[in-house]
Amino acid sequence: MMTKLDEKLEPTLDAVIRRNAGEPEFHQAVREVLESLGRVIAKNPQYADDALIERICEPERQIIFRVPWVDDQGRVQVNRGFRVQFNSALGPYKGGMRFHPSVNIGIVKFLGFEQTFKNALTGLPIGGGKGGADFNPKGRSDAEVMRFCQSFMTEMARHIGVYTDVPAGDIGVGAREIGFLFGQYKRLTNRYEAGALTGKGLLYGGLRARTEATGYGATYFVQRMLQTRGRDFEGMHCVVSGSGNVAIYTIEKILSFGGAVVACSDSSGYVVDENGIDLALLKEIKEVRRQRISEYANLRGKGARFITGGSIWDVPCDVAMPSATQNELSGKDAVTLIKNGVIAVGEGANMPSTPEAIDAFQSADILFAPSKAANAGGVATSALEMQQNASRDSWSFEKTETRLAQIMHNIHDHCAETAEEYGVPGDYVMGANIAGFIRVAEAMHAFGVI
Ligand code: NDP
Ligand code: 2IT
Repeated sequence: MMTKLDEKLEPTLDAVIRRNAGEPEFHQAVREVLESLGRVIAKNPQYADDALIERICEPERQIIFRVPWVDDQGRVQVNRGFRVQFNSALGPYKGGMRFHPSVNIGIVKFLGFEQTFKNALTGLPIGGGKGGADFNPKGRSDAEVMRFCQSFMTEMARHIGVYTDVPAGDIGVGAREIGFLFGQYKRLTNRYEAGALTGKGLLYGGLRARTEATGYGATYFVQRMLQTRGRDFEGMHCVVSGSGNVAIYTIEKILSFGGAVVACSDSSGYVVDENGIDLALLKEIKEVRRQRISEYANLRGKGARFITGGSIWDVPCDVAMPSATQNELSGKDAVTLIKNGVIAVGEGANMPSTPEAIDAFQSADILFAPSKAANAGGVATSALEMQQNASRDSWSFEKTETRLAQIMHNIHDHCAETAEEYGVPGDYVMGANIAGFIRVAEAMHAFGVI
């Protein structure tokens, strides 16, 4: 391990592990942040006063609820819903909702913890939260998804609101689900409170470019990072894992910057396309037909292959952008990528690289953009959607994209400058963790012990 936990912080991590038993993703996320804080408390010991770091590791509120609904066969199904309201020092809780069978309290807690620092990095007034359910939307009809969303919101509505907590999408939650959720929220509250959810459709308060924002933002971040070494995306071969919202708009922006994307994936396997991914075909299969990625290879024909087993990271590339899920890129994958000549890695998904993978990239001096900085464009644009709704306005695509590009450049530069200031130039992991932490810590310090 390149970064080590300061011994003063060991009891804090031990307490988190003890108190949150059986939640390895949450432990992983906390450990990484705490490993960055030794240098901060050495320089600013006041941040360790009043159990401030312990308080930051403890969610303000955790809500778990039953979600009963009736399937198309008339059978009653029961899922479990979650909302972790992690930290409201900088603004109302803000963060997505994930619908996936793997969702549990530990996953939601890790995501809410990461979200707190990510949101701080945007410089916008948003706290951190996350939610979701262990509901599997795959193979469910629109009517089933609607009934699930209505039941989920029937409980969630009492916990959210424009000044309290503002959910959005994540894995398995896109425009269709946000539509059902917002419709039910409006009905339950008898208020057209558009700013209580983001990622809405454009006809009912949604913001142009929010759909694209996470992928575009991650690509802007990597572009800026490449420029520090006199490079850019022009002519680069890229691999983008996943084929959902983040992956699709990462691919779109890479192509507009002159790069080529040679592989993408879903949970069933990956496709390699020697001629470069055909974005229109990918969108048709994933956004319109909701089919598997293997269908891409079937329809694309010559030059495209569908591969199951193995790893998408076996495909040689200059830039890798993991954009599917947590811990999808192992230490072994990192070694393969390095051997194949990767020069930059940008995390579109949340915590997609294992700690071993991050160590391998950093030891090999590969440019590495951690998720809480690189994928912050989605939530930053959600905060812009809240601004648009508060002003009862309708913004143009260009206005939002210009703000998004500025925000991503600012986050990049702020992380790079912070890393420099704390004696670890080029370490964006430390830079992001320290810069995000300081903003949250300063606000919490101002409030006293709460
Ligand atoms: P989508 O549901 O649109 O797409 C998810 C993609 O990842 C799909 O291709 C999916 O494959 C794949 N995937 C999901 N879970 C797994 C798994 N356990 N193993 C392998 N592949 C998997 O979600 P998003 O694109 O919105 O989210 C992707 C990542 O980006 C997540 O980590 C999310 O937290 C993060 N993120 C999303 C933001 C947003 O604005 N949407 C903002 C910032 C981060 P399959 O269809 O087969 O399940
Ligand atoms: O992980 C994330 O930043 C998101 N899923 C987006 C959150 C949001 O509120 O837009």
